[in-house]
Amino acid sequence: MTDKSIDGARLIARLGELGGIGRDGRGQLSRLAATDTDKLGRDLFVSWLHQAGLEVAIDRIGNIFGIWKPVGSIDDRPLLLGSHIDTVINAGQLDGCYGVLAALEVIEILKEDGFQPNRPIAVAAFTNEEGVRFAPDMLGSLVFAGGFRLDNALLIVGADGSVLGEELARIGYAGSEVPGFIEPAAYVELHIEQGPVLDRSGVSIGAVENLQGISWQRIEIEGVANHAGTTPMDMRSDAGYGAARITTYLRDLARNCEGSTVATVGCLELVPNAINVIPSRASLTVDLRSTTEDRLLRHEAALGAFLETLAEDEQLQISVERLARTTPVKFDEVIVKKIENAAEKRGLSVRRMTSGAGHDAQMIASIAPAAMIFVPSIGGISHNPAEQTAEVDLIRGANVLLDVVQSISQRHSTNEYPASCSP
Ligand code: HGY
Ligand code: MN
Ligand code: MN
Repeated sequence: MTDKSIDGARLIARLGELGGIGRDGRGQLSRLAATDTDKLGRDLFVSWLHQAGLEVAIDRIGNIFGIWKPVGSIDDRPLLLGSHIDTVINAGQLDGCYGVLAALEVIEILKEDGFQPNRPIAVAAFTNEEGVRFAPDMLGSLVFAGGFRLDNALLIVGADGSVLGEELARIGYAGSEVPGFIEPAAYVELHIEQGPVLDRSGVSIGAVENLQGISWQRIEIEGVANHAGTTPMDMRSDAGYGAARITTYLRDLARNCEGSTVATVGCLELVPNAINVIPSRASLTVDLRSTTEDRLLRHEAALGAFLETLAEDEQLQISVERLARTTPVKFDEVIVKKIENAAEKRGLSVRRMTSGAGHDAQMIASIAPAAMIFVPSIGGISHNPAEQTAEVDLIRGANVLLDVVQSISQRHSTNEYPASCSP
């Protein structure tokens, strides 16, 4: 095993360079999936893959892969690393990009150091992890893992009315490889925590052992537009009031679950959105997450019952569209243990934890042993331009990834790796 560390300056510089792509006149960063800014970020990442001497492959859902194929591999199933480089609106520059660029850094350092892995090592940048423009989120890794039909995914219509397949073709990332063209032997994703747990506890590394379930829905409410001044309160079918009731209901539901559930109404549109007109329509999204499947199912059922009563009481028509649904995921114990060992060997504090955010790892976990490494987010802030992680923590996380990668892919090791990954 090399006792090398990653080239921290190169990683930090690349994070800054990629983070500079997709900023608008106000300096806000948005690289939504398959947009022109996403293309620019993709082009830069691909240029770095070529510079590193990796084989570049793009699949038909636009997932980008940089593959290192050393001679004498025990088999052609790669150890897969990666994350995503698409962002939310007005984003920070670390979410996803950190995991992708740290993975590339690890491969470059190992190549430079003459390390000979027992199998190919690949880095992936998955399409549309955020799901802000096209739902569901984690779409590229979901299609890659066989959880969503490619032809249906390419026909998904975005929030802006665009069609994913057309957009991928337009930006030049409708690749030729069939999703799943490589079968990962294992998957490790490095990511910022995006929450407060590590920052509050002063721990440097998170060995992520599971990830909560996610339920995304869009709710459409039909009421009756009427005059704000002349319509008595008991004669109103107020879609705006319905949306407000749903928002407060979800908040109360989540707050009564001792931290095991979170609920968010992130998008809300009122029609006609005029100060003196009772809204005739409201469209809102619900993001509901919980650590256990039965609790998530119970919350979804409770919300459904609440909507029925609300519709009757307020003379509203309420319809629900499911946008995304994932069950909680348990990660691979062998890899989680390797993450803990790697952190401890470097003298870093480490703790096991659950991921509150969704990640590509939860999709890849359905086809290969997978786990995640977290580093602290200052103030627990993410999906916000104030998203930040201390450089020392970014480098620590990448070094832990370096050590885990070597541990999994070193030759002639007494690898206790599970059978699925042995030659
Ligand atoms: O929504 C999520 O948890 C992820 O950021 N896509
Ligand atoms: Mn992410
Ligand atoms: Mn995100």
